[in-house]
Amino acid sequence: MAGVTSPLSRRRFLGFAALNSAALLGLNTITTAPAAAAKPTGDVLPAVIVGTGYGAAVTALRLGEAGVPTLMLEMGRLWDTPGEDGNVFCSMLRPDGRAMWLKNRTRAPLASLLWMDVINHDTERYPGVLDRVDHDGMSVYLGRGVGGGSLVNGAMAVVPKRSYFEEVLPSVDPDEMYGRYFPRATAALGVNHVDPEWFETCESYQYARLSREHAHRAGLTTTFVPSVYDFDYLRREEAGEVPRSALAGEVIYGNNHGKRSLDKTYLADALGTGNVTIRALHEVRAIRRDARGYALTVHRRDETGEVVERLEIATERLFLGAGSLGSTELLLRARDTGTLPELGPEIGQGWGPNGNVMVGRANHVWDSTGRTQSGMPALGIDAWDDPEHPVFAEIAPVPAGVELWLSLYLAITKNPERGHFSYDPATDTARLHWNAEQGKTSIQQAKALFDKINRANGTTYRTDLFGDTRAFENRFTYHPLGGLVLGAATDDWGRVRGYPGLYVTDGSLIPGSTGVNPFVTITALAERNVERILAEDWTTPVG
Ligand code: FAE
Repeated sequence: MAGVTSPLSRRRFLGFAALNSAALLGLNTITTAPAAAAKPTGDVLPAVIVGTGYGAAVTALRLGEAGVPTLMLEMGRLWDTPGEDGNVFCSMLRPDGRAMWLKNRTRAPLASLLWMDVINHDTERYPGVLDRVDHDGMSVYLGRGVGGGSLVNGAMAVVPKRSYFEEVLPSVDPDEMYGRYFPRATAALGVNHVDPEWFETCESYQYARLSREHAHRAGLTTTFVPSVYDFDYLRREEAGEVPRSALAGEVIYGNNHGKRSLDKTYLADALGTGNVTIRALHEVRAIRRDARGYALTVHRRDETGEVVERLEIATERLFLGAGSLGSTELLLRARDTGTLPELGPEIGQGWGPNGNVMVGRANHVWDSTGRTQSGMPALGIDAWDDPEHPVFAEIAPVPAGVELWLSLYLAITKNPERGHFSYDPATDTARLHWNAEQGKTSIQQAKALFDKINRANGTTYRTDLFGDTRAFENRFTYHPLGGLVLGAATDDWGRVRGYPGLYVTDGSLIPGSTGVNPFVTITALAERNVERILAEDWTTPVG
């Protein structure tokens, strides 16, 4: 096979082999060194990572490269085994149990069409790939499985504006980030760009070209958005040369082809180092200090989602990569149940939904968006520098397979409001405190932008999409950020204050907002932090 002789691609090849053989054999343990992975309990492991999303995957690769034997614990499934229909994931048009995490019905962000409940479907309860966690006033969408959010997201790989990054994370050296870590992250994630010539003529992005025309008519600027979906694969989908994925209504319940999710990049490379093991369907429930480091209580689920075993795993160093909600909940629970009592009041603070607002516009009958829409966005409206109403709006697809005369957007707005979490002993969960009042600024900003577009084009809002008659939906987010903020709950490199050997490595470090879709920022920040931690915290040589 071409390229497998270079060290990196040989490593990735080994990682793929481990993922494939675990899938084939129906194993939850994924490793290239089965003997080393055989004993998860009893011994004190050098390093454990909770989760397998962006921050976790970066950390695993760099620890693995440094020779540190590392165990990753992921509560979701390994998504590599085809179901009865021959596909690993189900599509948005025909969802089944694979769609959602332990629910009896899908909960898609668009709740209705023409006020009719035709989008969501009853399904069997199963450990599916997308979760929606409901809090008062805010629902949070999350990926569950080996690869975390990378399995379900829209693949938009955007580097934030430097001036805004400096505002959000003032303690981080921007020269280092923009000179070293953002380039490192985008290369390792396999970010690519749409061919502008193909974009102008393809069917897949007719909907985006129409929204661009409408935005330009209002004097607004649009910009191409880089992606981790393989645009060459998309071109071949449209040409009928390969099986369809982005063109077959596959996005939020996973993509069967074309997506460079983390199991194809960072995680495969991490496994290929020979030092990393992943255990899927293992949920970390509790963390306590012990003489040798940290002891974890872990619940193992079977393929139906039932908890079938309770394990204790001990580790010298513990990295939390369970995402904004997951990592924050683990530390809040630990503080408030007294297992890590020295954790401070910063735990659970500084949370935000990245100013997310979804909005739809009704097009004129002569303005067709096309029946074939790429599920992977490639264009955004960039009004972030507007001094009064800063917005970056992704031009979102509605891959329904029929013409709906609908232009959809996910707007990212600049909202300084922050929520916080508290621990609820009755349910043993972290509850988010966020209310409708806090979301108002986001709606005002989005409304200013889309009013302009509607005025310039003689169009109106769609009020049939969100279950009632609202035009702006800001009661859900795809982009939960914060809860364990860098420089507050942790030091400037993600070390949890008061607990040596305990680290945070995911979106919970970022205080509520990035101004663009966040996974590149999470990845680059994790690259920066783990480099420092490896250089300073391992006093004896590792490996
Ligand atoms: P994340 O990727 O959420 O990974 C956390 C992992 O930890 C998950 O696999 C969990 O199952 C696991 N976990 C949680 N708790 C536990 C526990 N107690 N024990 C064991 N495992 C646990 O974390 N971002 C973009 O930049 N571009 C996009 O186009 C985009 N589109 C999106 C579309 C959707 C539908 C969604 C849901 C998100 C989207 N995002 C997008 C957001 C992006 O996926 C998200 O910011 C990152 O995935 C967050 O990365 P983390 O490393 O923080």
